[in-house]
Order: sequence, then structure tokens, then C-alpha cells
Amino acid sequence: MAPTSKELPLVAFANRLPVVKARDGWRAADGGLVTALRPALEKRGGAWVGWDGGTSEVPRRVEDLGAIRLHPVQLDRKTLDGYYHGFCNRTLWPLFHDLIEQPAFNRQWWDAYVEANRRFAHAATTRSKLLQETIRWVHDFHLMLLPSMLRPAKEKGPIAYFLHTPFPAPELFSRLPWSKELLNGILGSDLVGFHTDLYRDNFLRSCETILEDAKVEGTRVHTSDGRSVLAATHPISIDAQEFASASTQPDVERELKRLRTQFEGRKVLLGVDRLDYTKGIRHRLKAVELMFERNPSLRRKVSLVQIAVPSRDDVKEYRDLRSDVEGEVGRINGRFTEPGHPVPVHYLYRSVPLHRLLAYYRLADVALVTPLKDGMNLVAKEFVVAQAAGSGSGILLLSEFTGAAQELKQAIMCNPFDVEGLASHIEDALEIPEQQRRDRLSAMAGSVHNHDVFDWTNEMISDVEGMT
Ligand code: GDG
Repeated sequence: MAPTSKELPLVAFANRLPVVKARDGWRAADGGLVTALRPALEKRGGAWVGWDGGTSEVPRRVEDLGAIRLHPVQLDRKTLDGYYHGFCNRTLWPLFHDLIEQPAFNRQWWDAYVEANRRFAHAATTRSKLLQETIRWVHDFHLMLLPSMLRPAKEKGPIAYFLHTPFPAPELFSRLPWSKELLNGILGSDLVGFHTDLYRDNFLRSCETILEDAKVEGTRVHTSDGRSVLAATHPISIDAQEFASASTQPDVERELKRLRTQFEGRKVLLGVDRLDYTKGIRHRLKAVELMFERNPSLRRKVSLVQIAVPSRDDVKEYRDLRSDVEGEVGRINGRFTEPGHPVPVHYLYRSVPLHRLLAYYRLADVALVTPLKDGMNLVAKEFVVAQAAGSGSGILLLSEFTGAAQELKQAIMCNPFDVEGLASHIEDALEIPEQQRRDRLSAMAGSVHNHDVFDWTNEMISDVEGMT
């Protein structure tokens, strides 16, 4: 679709506002979405609508977000519990990740989800600054009803929606008692974006089988109110140039030197994940245990560093996961640590600063990116870019059930459910000749540089621009 000559301002809608309160005041939050949208928001002018995190003092602007206006949405405790902790984290998240855990269905959570989406819509329709013509871009599974709630004000410009998680097959999605409502909510958009063709096709097949009054033709859905909605594949990426340049800064080099001394004489396997059951950490640890069990010689030669960023620890499944992971780490170290030698598994239950994360990326001989299901997985992209920038030759072991596997074809692909196979893949990865490792890495880093996060933003915007 050809862009119109007039560049419309952009209003982003996401669960959270892109700011955090630091000791010395408010600043922009770290995170892929802020990085992705900031240039377009700054260039076109724009605003961000998001939950205020429970504090009423969020400023309307923060210095490092330039002219971007912040529009906080307030949610009372009960609505937040039902909407976020309940429907988002305990219903949609497991359902959209192929039922790795069982989703819970609860009508009060659903009511709270509807109410929270209404509050976002209300925030947009009552603020005079947001009443001008804009591109409205709604993000993720938290706000699936919002596009249709924004639709009545159609003079305000086109609506885009992007789903950051997978979209499940219709056979799974239709188990949700509110599957119709969610599809109709998303179909309030003009453009619906997904990471992969599979997720896009699952969405289209769901529209076809679940909605009686919608007609699917190719990648378009014709709605009963006479509109045509485009479903498109636009895989998210990272700011590759910035990651590459940050990876060789003096603070990273210093940290890397320290880590190389610490792990001298050992090959390093690396896992970096939010502590989430979708990320396959339990299966990964079992595979590492099996590897040590059947290769006693590797016990002094290989270490696993697992960074597990605390996440959703108010949900039982996440607390259980933490205790399983910590039990498994304890068991492996108890079984395989040799007196006078370092432990085989270094487990960090925390978020590390970016320069340290980059040093770990550069240190690793093999990155274990083995989710059971993952919309994209940015760690995989960050790893190959950081390694290539530091002239490394690390191997990426990548689950075939990630969106990233559709792009990073030179990774060693694995099925993380197959623990024995995964152990064999790790053993084999440690033996890959250097030239082959370098060739694989440079092809993958090249593909991330060729399609970075700004391409993603521009493609979504240029698809939706002029669609009204
Ligand atoms: C959702 C979808 C999709 C991790 N540990 C540390 C740290 N991180 C940063 C990484 C990366 C980000 O967190 C994680 O992004 P992922 O894509 O891997 O995973 P989700 O959080 O599940 O994100 C996912 C994504 O949305 C985007 O659409 O790819 O599929 O689930 O950027 O670098 N950052 C720092 N310290 C850490 O310890 N500084």
C-alpha cells in the first residue's frame, strides 16, 4: 500500500507506559518496544497510552523521551487483578503458548479484561490531544478488544494491531469461551501484524472457523460491517547497530576479561530468559544434566550460565517453576561439582545490567535458546549480533518452536521437548569446527542487520498508512 504524502502522528497503546522511576526521577524504561517506537514517535510526534503501574504521579513527559506525551491509564486493584494477573497471565498466556500450562477460565477475569480495555479506550477518546488524526497502534494480548473500541472514532485515522506472542491454532483458540469477542476486537483494526506466517494463518483460520459473519480471502478478512482487514507477517527485530556497537564498548570488554578469567579452561553454555514456563528452562537443565551424566570428561570442561529474570512471581505456576529450576540446579551441582573445581551450573536469579549481559553473550560458546514456544525471542538475535561484533564464533542452539527459527536458519535447530536429543545437540555443538561456526554466525548476524527493529516499525506503519 503506497504511503500518503502526509505523515500522521502516532499513538501507541501498550499495557505499560515506557517509563520507570529511578532514584533521580523518571526515565525511559529499557526494552525493545520503547527502542522500536521511539524514533517514529519522535519524528511524527506522538503519544503513548499505558497503565500507570499503580502510581498516580507519572509525568506527562520525561526528558529522554523528548516530545512524546504520556497518557496514564489508571486501574483499580480489583480490575488489575482480574485483567492482568488473571485473564492476561493465567488465561491468554498459557493458551497462546500451546497449553504448556493449563489456562484457567474465570468470568470475573473476563469482565475485568473488558473493563481494562474500556479504560484504555476512554483514555484515548477523552483527551483532546489524542483527538486529532493519528495512526493508532495497539500492542499485544493485553489489549485485544481495544481496536474495536477505538473504531467508532474512525475519522481519527487507521488502526494497527501487533501481537507479540504466538497466535494458537483454531482448535486451541476455540476452547476460550470468549474467542469470538477477541477476534471481533482485533478486527476493529485495519492491519493485524504477527511475527510469522504460521501465527498469521492461525489467526485467519480462526476467523474462518469461529466467526460466521466474516469472510476470509487470502490474507484479508472481510467483516460484516463492510471493512477489509489485512493480516500480515512482520517479524520484530532489534536495534542491531546499537547492539553491535555497545558489545565492544570498554565496559563490556572489561567485564568480558573478568569472565574469561573466571571461566578459564571451560566452554560456556548460556541461557538468558525471563523465568517463564514457556522458555523451556526445566527441559534445558535436564538435557545439561544428561550431558554431564553420559560425558564425565565434560564435568570439568563445560559450565552452564543460566540468567533467570524474575517474572510474574505472584502466579503459582511461576513460583512452582522457580522451585523446580532451583531444585534441578542444586541437584546438578550436587552431583557433578568436583572438589576444588567451580560448580557446573552458575544460576543468576536476577536481571543483570546490559553491559554484563553483552559480556555474557560474547563469552558464550553455545547459546541455549530452547523455548517450548516463543513468539519471536530477541535473545537469539541479540546473541548473534553481539558475537559477530566481537569477532566471536559462538553457536546458537535454537528451538524450532520460536519465531526466530523462521529467520535464523543457520542456527542448530532443536526440539526442546526431546531431552535426550537436546543433550546430543549440545554435545555436537561443542564439536563444530571453527570455520563452520563463523560462517553460520556471520550469516545470521547479517540477516538481523538487514532487518532491524526500525524496518519492523516502518513496515507496519507503511502498511497501515493510507488504509482509511
Ligand atoms: C515477548 C515475547 C517476543 C533478558 N534478561 C536480561 C535482559 N533481557 C532482555 C533481553 C531481551 C528481552 O529481555 C527478552 O525478550 P524476548 O523476546 O526473549 O522475550 P519476552 O520477554 O518473552 O518477550 C517474545 C518479544 O515479546 C518481542 O515481541 O520476542 O516472543 O514473549 O531483549 O535482552 N536485559 C537485561 N538484563 C537481563 O538480565 N538488561
